Amino acid sequence: MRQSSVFLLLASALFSLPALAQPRSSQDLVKPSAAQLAWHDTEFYLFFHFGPNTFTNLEWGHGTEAEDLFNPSGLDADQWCRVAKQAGARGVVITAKHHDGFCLWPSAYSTHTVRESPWKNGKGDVLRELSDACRRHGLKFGVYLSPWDRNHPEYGTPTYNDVYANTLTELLTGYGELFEVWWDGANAEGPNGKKQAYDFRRFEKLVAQYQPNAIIFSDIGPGCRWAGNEQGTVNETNWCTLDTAGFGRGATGPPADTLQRGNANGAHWIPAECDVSIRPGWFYHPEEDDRVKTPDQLFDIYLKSVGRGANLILNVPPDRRGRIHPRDSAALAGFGKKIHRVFGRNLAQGKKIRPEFQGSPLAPIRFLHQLTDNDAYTWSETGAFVLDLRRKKQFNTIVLQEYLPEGQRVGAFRVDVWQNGDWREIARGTTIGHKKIVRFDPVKARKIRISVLETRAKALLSEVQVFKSE
Ligand code: FUL
Repeated sequence: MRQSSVFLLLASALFSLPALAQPRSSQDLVKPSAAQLAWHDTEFYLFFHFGPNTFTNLEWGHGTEAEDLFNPSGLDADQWCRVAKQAGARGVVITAKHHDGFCLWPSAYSTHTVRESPWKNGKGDVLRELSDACRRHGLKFGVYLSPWDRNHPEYGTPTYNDVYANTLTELLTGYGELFEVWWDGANAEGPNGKKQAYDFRRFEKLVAQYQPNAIIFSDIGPGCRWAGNEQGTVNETNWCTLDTAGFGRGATGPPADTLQRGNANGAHWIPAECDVSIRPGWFYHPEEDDRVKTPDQLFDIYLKSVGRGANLILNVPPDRRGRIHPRDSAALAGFGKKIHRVFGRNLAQGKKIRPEFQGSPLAPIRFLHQLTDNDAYTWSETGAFVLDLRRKKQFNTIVLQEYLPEGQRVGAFRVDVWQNGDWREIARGTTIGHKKIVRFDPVKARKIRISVLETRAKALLSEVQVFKSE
């Protein structure tokens, strides 16, 4: 054995990383499905709340609204998609049916739909227009279909499960590929004073049958989970795994704090999705035109959702014309520009990395360059490593990504920079997951050291990126 190998072995024994609680073997780790991995990459998408509430100025319609009310004067789904693209969104989800029961498509299982409205003489279909526009603009398409229905006469009886299954099937089979199906947790008695016992197992099977790549959102997934608030943020510590035993949807869901963090050793891969509206309400209200979130507020939300390993679904409600209001589109364009400015030039791309002798140093020597290849599908085993920017540069943002096909592993890390002959700690974090955006006061340095401090199995990272301050 060569002397250097003996040294490496010794070093790895001395500095081996503390592992988090069980499980230790990577075989035991819960891993995402291929569809969930694609969902993680979708990262940020828009939510459209649109329907009778847009015209009545309500948030929760009663289900008794006349169909005549629904009559957008200039619906333009291409404009919605242009706004989404400008903001950097990769998909959209629309309220096909909200709690008032009105269907934005001419469902065969309801008489409370666009078909009964004056819009396009009852020949319109909002889902058709939007799904077609999404394909033209390269956006993924998803649907919200409220289980709670304040209109349907069968609500509260077993027959309503047939109605829901049939309307869901119309959506799953009629509008091309869906990337997400959204089940909100709100629920109450129906028009007949009865509460519904939902057959969610049946609905899940339909999604699996017709749209195997669609991710189901709810308090307990199974595809992804609510993040436990409607502010669009998740906890700094965010595990993609969750224990669902004993929990249901809505009022019987896991506690908000658990949804915010996940469970470190949870039994199922159910990552967090953060929902928030660009305005105070989910639906369009003219009196909220001057309460649209600013690009900086949206950026802060992005850092606390996508930057903490979650996905972000940002609601932008179309107005009574059926268009995105200029205030909202201006804010989104500003947000998109900001993302571009901050993440436009990765100072780490193609730069050299060397391992620090912590953890297992042998594998990283071969593959560490894959952390700076700008490709999140290549990866390296990592303990601690030093990134050399070649020259002193000023920066205030570091992005780390974990290689998720092998599960989520890292529970803590630290960032140091080499200054005046010594390492200086500039940031510390907990979980990484799909993406961690680390922000700190601007520093000027040539060498950056990232150290994994806690991990459930060998740490596997796929990217490390560095960005200069604005
Ligand atoms: C909730 C609903 O009650 C709200 O109206 C909104 O749709 C929000 C996204 O989900 O459960």
